[in-house]
Amino acid sequence: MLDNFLSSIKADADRSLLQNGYFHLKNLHSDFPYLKLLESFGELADQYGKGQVWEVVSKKASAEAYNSQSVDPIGPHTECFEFQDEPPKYLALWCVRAPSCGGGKTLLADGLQIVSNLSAPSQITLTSEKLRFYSSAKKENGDPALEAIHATIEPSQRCDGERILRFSTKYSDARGLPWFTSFHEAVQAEFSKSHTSIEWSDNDLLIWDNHRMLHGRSAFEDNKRELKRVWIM
Ligand SMILES: O=C(O)CCC(=O)C(=O)O
Ligand SMILES: [Fe+2]
Repeated sequence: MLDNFLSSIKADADRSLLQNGYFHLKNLHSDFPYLKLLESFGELADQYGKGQVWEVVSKKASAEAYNSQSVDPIGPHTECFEFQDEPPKYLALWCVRAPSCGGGKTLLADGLQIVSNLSAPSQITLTSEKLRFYSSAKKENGDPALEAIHATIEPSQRCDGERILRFSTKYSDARGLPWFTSFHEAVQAEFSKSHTSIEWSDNDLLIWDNHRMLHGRSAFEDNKRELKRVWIM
């Protein structure tokens, strides 16, 4: 059960998620019960066999395997596009240490909105043409690298009447096909134009609808930047 304080935050978050696809809460206390609030949105999922809370920090050794753990820019994507199963409904990040270099912003744009502005034939293609999505990540240590075949837009099995967008700037096939190339160009252009930049302060919380929104990140130099991430089913 949530107390009154958390219940009112949850109600604000629900409204903002529906309206804008994300919710950004600033200036929380360092001992804010992040997990208690986030569990009220759904079940927290394990991330790559390493538990429910993932460290988004730059780690030289794993920069290749896990893009989030680098200082590199990350192009627009939805989380877990390469999973066979339904991707998490929500993603949440909270900021343990904000970067002091002016970079390292998390970028968000409404992917399903971008798609809805495409031509009707393009939208049909996105629901019918299957793509191979892949990455170097593994579900658990020792498993093969993840990959799955999906249409870019599929109906959700878990959330009635909802559609799921899957998108990866780097890790999906069919590059040669003209529809795929122009779709990717359109999304990148629109993402660059219309994204919201989240500038982090310590103890900020960000949660977004991963079935709807695209997220990315700008590059950064301050390698003390530290966020925590959860996947909510
Ligand atoms: O570092 C960020 O701002 C987000 C990185 C990312 O794509 C993720 O954690 O899923
Ligand atoms: Fe991501």
